[in-house]
Amino acid sequence: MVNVIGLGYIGLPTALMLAANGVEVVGTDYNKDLVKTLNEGRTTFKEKGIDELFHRAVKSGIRFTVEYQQTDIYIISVPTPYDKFSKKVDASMVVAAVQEVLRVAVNESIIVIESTVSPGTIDRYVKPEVEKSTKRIYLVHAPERIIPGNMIYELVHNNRTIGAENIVVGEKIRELYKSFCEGEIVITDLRTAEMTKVVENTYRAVNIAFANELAKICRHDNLDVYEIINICNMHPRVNILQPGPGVGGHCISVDPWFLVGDYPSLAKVIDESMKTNDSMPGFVLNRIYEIMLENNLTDISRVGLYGLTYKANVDDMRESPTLQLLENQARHLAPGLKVYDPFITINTVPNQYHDFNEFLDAIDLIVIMVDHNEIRENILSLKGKVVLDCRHICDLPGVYYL
Ligand code: SAJ
Repeated sequence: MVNVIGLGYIGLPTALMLAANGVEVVGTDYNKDLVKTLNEGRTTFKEKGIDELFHRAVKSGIRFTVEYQQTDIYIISVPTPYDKFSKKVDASMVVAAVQEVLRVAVNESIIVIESTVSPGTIDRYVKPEVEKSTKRIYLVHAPERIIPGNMIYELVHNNRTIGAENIVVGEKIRELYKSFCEGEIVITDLRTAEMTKVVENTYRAVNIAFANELAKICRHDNLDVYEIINICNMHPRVNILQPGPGVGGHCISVDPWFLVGDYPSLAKVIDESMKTNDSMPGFVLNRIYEIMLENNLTDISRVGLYGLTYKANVDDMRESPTLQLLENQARHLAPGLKVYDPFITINTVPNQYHDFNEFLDAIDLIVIMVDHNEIRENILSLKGKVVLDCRHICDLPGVYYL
C-alpha cells in the first residue's frame, strides 16, 4: 500500500493515477475539509480529465483520511514555500510530514519526496530526522514535472527523474511509477535529482525573462516585439518564448530563487532574470498610465483587469501577475481597478466582477492579463473599448500591447 501525504495540485492527481492503475492507495491530508470533500465524491480543483480519473480511482478503492497510515511506501507532496526575504526554501512542511511518517512507518520503508526542494535540502533537513529514528528508512526524491492545465496527460507521458540513496530502492520506486508512467524514468542520486528539478524551472524563468526584456527594449523604440520574435524563431537554433505581464504559479516564479538564495555570488543571470520577471506587473501598470493619458481617460475605476489566475484556463491564482499588480497599486495608495476572471467564482479581491458583460459595461479600458479561452472566443465584444493586450491575442484596430 502507498500512503500519499498532501492531496494538493500534485499529490491528488498522483494518488488517483496510482489507484486507477491498480496500486492500493490511501491519501492523507491534514485539511479536514479537503478530505471531507474528496470523501463526498468531489475533486478540489479544476483540471482537464481529473474528475474522470477520480471516478476510476474511487472504483479501484482509493481512500482519503487525515491519518497517516502504517505501510512501507510513502509519497510526500506537501508545499515548499520560500522565504521572501532570504529567498531560501522553507522545508518545514516536508520535515513535519517526514516526522509523522517516521512515527508510523514499518522498518525498511521508503519515503519518496515529490515536493520541490533546493539542492541539499534532503541531506540537511530530512536525513537528520531519519537518523534520529530507530527504524531503517530509505529516502527518494522524485520531483514532479506536470504542467497545470495538462497534468493528467503529462503524468502518463512525461519522463521522470528518481534520486535515490541506492539503486535497489531506486528500481523499486521506478517500478511503482511505471504502473502509470509511459515516459523514461532515470535513476540518479538524491542531490542531482534535487538540482535537476530546480534547474528545469530556472531554465524556463530565464528564457521568459529574456522575452520580457526584449518587450521592454522594443517598447522603448516602438518596435513590434512579437514580429521580431516570430522572425527570429525562424532561425533553426532560436526559440524565444513570449513576453507577458509577469510570471506566476508556484514553480517558475519560486524555484529559481532557491538558487539565488543558496548561491548569491554565483547565480547572477538567474537573479537578474527573476527581477526582470518580477518587474513586469509594474511595467503593465506604467503602460496603463500611459494609455490612459493618451486616451484622455482619467477615472481609474473605469479600468478593468481581465484574469486573476497565473495563466490561461486554470483556476490557480498563486503568485499571479494580476495579484502582484494589484498589490503594487495598493502600495501606491491607488486602489480601484476592476477585476474579472471566469475561473474565480468567489470574491478574492476588491471590485471583482463575476459576469463578463457586467464587467465590460463598467469599464472603458480593458487589460488582458490572462488569455483564457473565454476571452479568445469573445474578442469582438471588446470593440469600442481601449484594449491593452498583454498576451497578444487581440488584433482589433488600435489595440495596445506590452
Ligand atoms: N509565461 C510567459 N511567457 C511564456 C511562457 C510562460 O510569460 O512564454 C508565464 C505564464 O503566463 C505563467 C508562468 O510563466 O505566469 C509559468 O507558466 P508555465 O506554463 O510556463 O509553467 P507552470 O508554472 O505552470 O509549470 C512549470 C513547468 N515547468 C517547466 O516548464 C520547466 C512544469 O513542467 C512543472 O511541473 C511546474 O512548473 C512545477 O511544478 O515545477
